[in-house]
Amino acid sequence: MNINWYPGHMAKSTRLIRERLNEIDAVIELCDARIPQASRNPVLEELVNQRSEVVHILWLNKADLADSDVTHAWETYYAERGIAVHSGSSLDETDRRRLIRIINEKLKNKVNQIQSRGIKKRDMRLMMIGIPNCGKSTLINALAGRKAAAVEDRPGVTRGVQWIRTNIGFDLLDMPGVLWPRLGSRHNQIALAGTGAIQDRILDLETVAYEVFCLLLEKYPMALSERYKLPSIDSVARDPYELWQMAAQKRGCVRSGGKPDEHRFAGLLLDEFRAGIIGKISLEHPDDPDVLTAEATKG
Ligand SMILES: Nc1nc2c(ncn2[C@@H]2O[C@H](COP(=O)(O)OP(=O)(O)OP(=O)(O)O)[C@@H](O)[C@H]2O)c(=O)[nH]1
Ligand SMILES: [Mg+2]
Repeated sequence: MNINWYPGHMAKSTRLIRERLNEIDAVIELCDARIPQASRNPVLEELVNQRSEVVHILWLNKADLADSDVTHAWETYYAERGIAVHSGSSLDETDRRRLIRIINEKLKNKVNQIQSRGIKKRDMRLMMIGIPNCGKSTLINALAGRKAAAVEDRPGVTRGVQWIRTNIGFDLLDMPGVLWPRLGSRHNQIALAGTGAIQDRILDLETVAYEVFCLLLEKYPMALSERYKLPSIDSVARDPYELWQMAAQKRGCVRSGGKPDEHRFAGLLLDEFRAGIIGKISLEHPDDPDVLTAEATKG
C-alpha cells in the first residue's frame, strides 16, 4: 500500500501538541487496546518523554473490543518499561471512574505543590492525545457529562483544538488525532487500517480486509470459523485465500455467475471486526516475534 496517511493537517496538529504541552498538567495518551504497539505514535511519545514535569498516563482504550488476557499482557509490558499504563473503555462508567481516580492520584503532588506555593487553586489541565478514531473525544464528552466535542465512527473528526470544562476538577483539551510520517512495518499499516485509524477512502479495502482475515485465521481461528461457518478443524491448514472466498460465499457475498463478491465481503468483514461482532480480539501480543521489529521500524 502506498498511501498518504499523513496529510498536512496532521503535521500542523503535531506542532500544536508540542506547543500546548507548555500549558498542560497531564497528558492522557490513548491508544487502541487491540493494537497497543501499532497505535502508539512514536513522535508524540517522544514529545511527552521530553517533558518530565507533565504527568503521563497511557490509556489502552476500547478494551471492551480487545482480548482481556492480551490487554493484561500489554499492561505488564508497558509497566515493566516504567510507563503508567491502564486499560478500559471510554463507554464504560466504571472504567471512567477508575481513570479519574488514577489521574487524581498522579496529580496529587502537583496540586500540593500549587497549594504550598500559595497559588490560587485551579482546575488541572489535561490533554488527550492519540491516533485518529481511538476515542479521545468520546472520553472527553463522557468525563464532561455532555456532548461538547464532535464524535463519529471514522478517523479525522476532530480538526480544531478545543478546551472543555468539567465539574470534576479538570479542564480537558481535545486534540485532533495524529499519525506519523512513516508507519513502519506492514503489520503496523494493516493494524491501523483494519481498526479504522486511517480514512477508508484512501485505502485498498480488499487488501486490508484480506490481511485482517489472515491475522484472525492465525490468532482466533475458532472465532473466525464460527462467525463465517468455515470448516473449523482444518481451517489453519487450508489455503487462506480459499477460506476467504468460502467465507464470502457463506455470507451471501456472491456475484451473478456464482463467484464470490470479494469487495462486498471485505466491507462486511471490516465492519464486523471493528464492531466486535467476530469476538473480543487483539491483533498483537507483546510476545509476537514481529512486534519488536515493528516497534523498531516506526518513526
Ligand atoms: N467500543 C468502543 N468504542 C469506542 C470507545 N471509545 C470510542 N469509541 C468509538 O470510537 C469512535 C471514534 O470516537 P471519537 O471519540 O470520535 O475518536 P477520536 O479519537 O476523537 O477521533 P478523531 O477526532 O478522529 O481523532 C466512535 O464511534 C466512538 O463511539 C471504546 O472505549 N469502546
Ligand atoms: Mg475527536
